[in-house]
Amino acid sequence: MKGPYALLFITSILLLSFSSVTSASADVDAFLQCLRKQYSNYSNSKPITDAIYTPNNSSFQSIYELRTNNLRSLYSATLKPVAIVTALHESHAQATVVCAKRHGFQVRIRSGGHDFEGLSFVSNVPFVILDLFNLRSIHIDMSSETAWVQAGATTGELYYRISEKSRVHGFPAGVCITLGIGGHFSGGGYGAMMRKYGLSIDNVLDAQLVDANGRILNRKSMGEDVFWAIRGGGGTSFGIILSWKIKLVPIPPKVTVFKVQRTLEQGATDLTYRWQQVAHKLPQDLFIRLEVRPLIGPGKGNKTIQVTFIGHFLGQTDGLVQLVKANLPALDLQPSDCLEMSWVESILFWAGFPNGTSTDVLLKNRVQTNKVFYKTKSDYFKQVIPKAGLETLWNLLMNIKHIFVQLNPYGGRMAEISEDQTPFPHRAGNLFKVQYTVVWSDAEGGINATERYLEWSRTLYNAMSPYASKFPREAFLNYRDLDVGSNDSNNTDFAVAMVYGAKFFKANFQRLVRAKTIIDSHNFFKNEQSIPPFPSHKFK
Ligand SMILES: Cc1cc2nc3c(=O)[nH]c(=O)nc-3n(C[C@H](O)[C@H](O)[C@H](O)COP(=O)(O)OP(=O)(O)OC[C@H]3O[C@@H](n4cnc5c(N)ncnc54)[C@H](O)[C@@H]3O)c2cc1C
Ligand SMILES: *[C@@H]1O[C@H](CO)[C@@H](O)[C@H](O)[C@H]1NC(C)=O
Ligand SMILES: *[C@@H]1O[C@H](CO)[C@@H](O)[C@H](O)[C@H]1NC(C)=O
Ligand SMILES: *[C@@H]1O[C@H](CO)[C@@H](O)[C@H](O)[C@H]1NC(C)=O
Ligand SMILES: *[C@@H]1O[C@H](CO)[C@@H](O)[C@H](O)[C@H]1NC(C)=O
Ligand SMILES: *[C@@H]1O[C@H](CO)[C@@H](O)[C@H](O)[C@H]1NC(C)=O
Ligand SMILES: *[C@@H]1O[C@H](CO)[C@@H](O)[C@H](O)[C@H]1NC(C)=O
Ligand SMILES: *[C@@H]1O[C@H](CO)[C@@H](O)[C@H](O)[C@H]1NC(C)=O
Ligand SMILES: CC(=O)N[C@H]1CO[C@H](CO)[C@@H](O)[C@@H]1O
Repeated sequence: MKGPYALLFITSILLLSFSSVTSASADVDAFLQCLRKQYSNYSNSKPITDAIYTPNNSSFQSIYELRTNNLRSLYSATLKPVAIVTALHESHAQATVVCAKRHGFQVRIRSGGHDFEGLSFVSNVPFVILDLFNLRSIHIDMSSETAWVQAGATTGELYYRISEKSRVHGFPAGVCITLGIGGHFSGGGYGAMMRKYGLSIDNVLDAQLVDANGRILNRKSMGEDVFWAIRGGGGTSFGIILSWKIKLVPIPPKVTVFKVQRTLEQGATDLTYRWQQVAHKLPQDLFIRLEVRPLIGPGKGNKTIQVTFIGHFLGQTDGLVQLVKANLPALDLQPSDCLEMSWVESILFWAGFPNGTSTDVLLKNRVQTNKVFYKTKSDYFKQVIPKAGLETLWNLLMNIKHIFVQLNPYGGRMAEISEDQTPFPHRAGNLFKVQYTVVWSDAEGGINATERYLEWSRTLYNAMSPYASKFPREAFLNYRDLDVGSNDSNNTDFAVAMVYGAKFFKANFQRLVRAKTIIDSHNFFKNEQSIPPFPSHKFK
């Protein structure tokens, strides 16, 4: 921190807190009336009444649940939204902001509904959900190799539409095909091409944003501070992202993938140890993720760990096998383990579909079915976990059972982009990122088992603290975890925000606060982990 700015920051912790400026008491009827009236300001052919669901509408519950990915968040919610506006036109988003603000409701913004803590559909203060499910157009312009993509489009739809136009263009974004572009990009967005092209936000050129006054802004009119902030700072603190303009990236007509599994008996510990040393140094075309799961056999003491090596190579089998042989010889990767396919087919491979599945599933699977309960935490590693640390991890996993741990290699393009280029600060120096997920279903106790699973996930996280990043222990915003510091839904504590802010954004938190103060000084857009405005603004 520099000069007077630092002083103000420190003062703010000691003295000030910020508060909501909503004055009117929450009134549903007035809100709904406002929507209809406000809407008449915006002329278009899509009536807003077709977009409004209240608990009186028979399909309210199914619309509410449709894009709630985590049953833990859904079932632990204490308050339902008073209304869901499933915007059919951009003006419906504008009207929702103007009317919610006027009538004292918080707005929760939902694109794909994958928030790990359900912050896009749960709040403990009276709220409405603005659901962007229907705003999902994708316009690709091959002459400039760019595209405008609306927030409600899924990653799968985007990949499909790109592949329709070209076999040699792609886009670096998430592995899961049902993520909403709105939330996914605004928190970073990474996938199997991260080491080659960085994150989604590293390839974003422009955006459309509805601000707290209901205006639609673009990159030029929102200004560079705000445009910087929404690329990794979480859109939800700054406004409603209606669409993103992206730069497509070149890919070869065929890529190569593999998936091989090794248990402890097959040398998984040595392989994992070695992977940590080399995965971040491999050529940028190669990405090898590890997925670690306990295997519990029928007999007593019959337990092991299975490590799955999943590879993605922007090239052909021969080159891949040679690279793996030179760097991870003990994996013993064979040409017969490798599958060559188009990039869009590799998306299906990563999403777990059998070889030969039609790419139509990318359009058909807009929401995830088979929903479960889960809790996820994230960690960054700047040093190799010693073998003793791996043993600790294995032992815990074998006792937790319903868990998986994913290790994603960094390096490559990720290490070339400076920490302050975007709010996402986890760049050079990181060997890999880890995701710990406990997952369970109704058969394992459903919502009643929540505390037990949360406890397991915390135990694991604590056990890894000697090896993980420190001061701060960094965390990935897109892997939302309220344990790293959070406030209530009104978010009234700047000191708390500085705690999670440092973990998600490191020194970039300051500039995010500045951007927030520019675009939303009254803190209309907020949640349990949002960016607060500069506390002193009201005293100016
Ligand atoms: C099964 C699964 C797989 C995943 N795989 C990956 C992966 O491969 N790579 C990766 O990077 N991440 C991955 N994630 C994490 C994912 O990127 C985040 O959960 C992301 O926030 C999801 O965006 P969404 O729009 O689907 O979710 P939502 O729940 O709709 O939104 C997430 C957050 O963004 C806000 N938001 C949503 N839309 C907007 C908008 N239009 N304007 C402003 N704010 C908005 C919400 O209010 C909320 O705070 C995965 C998550 C799940 C559940
Ligand atoms: C949140 O803020 C609103 C508006 O100021 C207020 O009415 C409400 O009591 C607050 N709720 C909580 C839980 O702090
Ligand atoms: C829309 O019209 C209403 C009623 O005339 C007015 O109060 C409101 O300020 C207008 N909103 C905008 C964004 O122009
Ligand atoms: C919900 O019900 C209200 C009142 O009956 C109606 O005006 C509105 O059109 C309904 N919404 C939808 C999306 O059908
Ligand atoms: C729901 O219907 C009841 C009975 O018709 C009515 O009193 C109430 O105002 C309606 N609520 C909303 C939010 O439309
Ligand atoms: C994958 O499917 C294609 C046809 O869709 C087929 O040619 C190929 O042999 C299959 N590969 C494997 C390993 O099954
Ligand atoms: C959870 O507990 C409640 C109350 O004891 C019980 O009715 C319900 O069946 C339980 N649910 C599950 C999935 O076990
Ligand atoms: C939010 O901040 C207030 C004020 O410091 C604090 O009392 C409260 O416990 C915090 N809430 C949560 C959920 O952390
Ligand atoms: C995970 C594991 O080691 N499973 C083994 C348990 O024992 C049975 C019977 O001996 C084996 O078939 C499993 O492979």
